[in-house]
Amino acid sequence: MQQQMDASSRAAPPPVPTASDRKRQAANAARAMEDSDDEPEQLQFKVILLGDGAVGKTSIAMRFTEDHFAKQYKQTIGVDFFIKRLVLPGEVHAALQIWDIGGQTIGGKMIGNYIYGADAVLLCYDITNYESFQNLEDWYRLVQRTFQGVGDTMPRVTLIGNKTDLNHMRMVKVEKHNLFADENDMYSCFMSAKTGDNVDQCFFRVAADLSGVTLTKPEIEVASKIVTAQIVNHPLEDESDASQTKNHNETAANRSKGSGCVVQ
Ligand SMILES: Nc1nc2c(ncn2[C@@H]2O[C@H](COP(=O)(O)OP(=O)(O)O)[C@@H](O)[C@H]2O)c(=O)[nH]1
Ligand SMILES: [Mg+2]
Repeated sequence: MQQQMDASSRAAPPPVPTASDRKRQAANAARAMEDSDDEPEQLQFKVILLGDGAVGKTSIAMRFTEDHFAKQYKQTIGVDFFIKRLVLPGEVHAALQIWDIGGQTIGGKMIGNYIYGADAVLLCYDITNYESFQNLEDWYRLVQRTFQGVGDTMPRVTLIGNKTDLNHMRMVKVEKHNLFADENDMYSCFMSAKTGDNVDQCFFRVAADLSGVTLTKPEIEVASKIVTAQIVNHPLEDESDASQTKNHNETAANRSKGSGCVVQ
């Protein structure tokens, strides 16, 4: 199972490229591929899942990285990390470092540090819970404040309506969803972490966008293949946790399996 960490007991999060590093990374990767036959440089992006507790953030991360769904609700304490490697059209290798932040930490002191440096933000709500949609205004404002404060480029934001398998209990109209996304220049996406519907597609689109790869449907069907999924070995782990983390990594690596993505 994924590694859980208590936000309050940890120092700074691991260094990840900021939004402003993206262009340089993409240029370097392109140059590396042109200049040599070596393994292409891997782009790495920090992606954060934000939204109220119980909207399905952990389930989304687990569905995407491990193709697994747990019915029982287990509140995320602090932050969990997942990583997923993708090969995009044009043999562009990208790794998504996915940060799953407990919904209960919106007012917490650490939340700004977690959001800082994100290349993409996934604002998640539960389509059967109107309040979880309304509260995204606050989550979005928090993201804006974090990036305005440091004068860094805003991350690419995607609005995610989760639990589409419960469409018969929908409390948020599609029009409302679309309006919020349009008004704030967000990508928009509906998915079900439970069935897996549209999960890979959404992340794949985010990865392509961050990597500067333009997707066409046939290209994606042929070229998209997921290489590995593993839980990140956080460099700030203390010694006592290290052996446990190693076991986590090994288990996750054993569990990981390739799967294809198709964009609709
Ligand atoms: N029906 C349905 N339930 C879901 C879906 N995604 C998550 N859940 C359930 O919603 C609850 C909260 O999920 P969780 O991933 O822990 O939410 P988080 O607090 O946002 O991380 C759990 O009981 C999940 O099994 C979904 O797509 N469909
Ligand atoms: Mg969670």
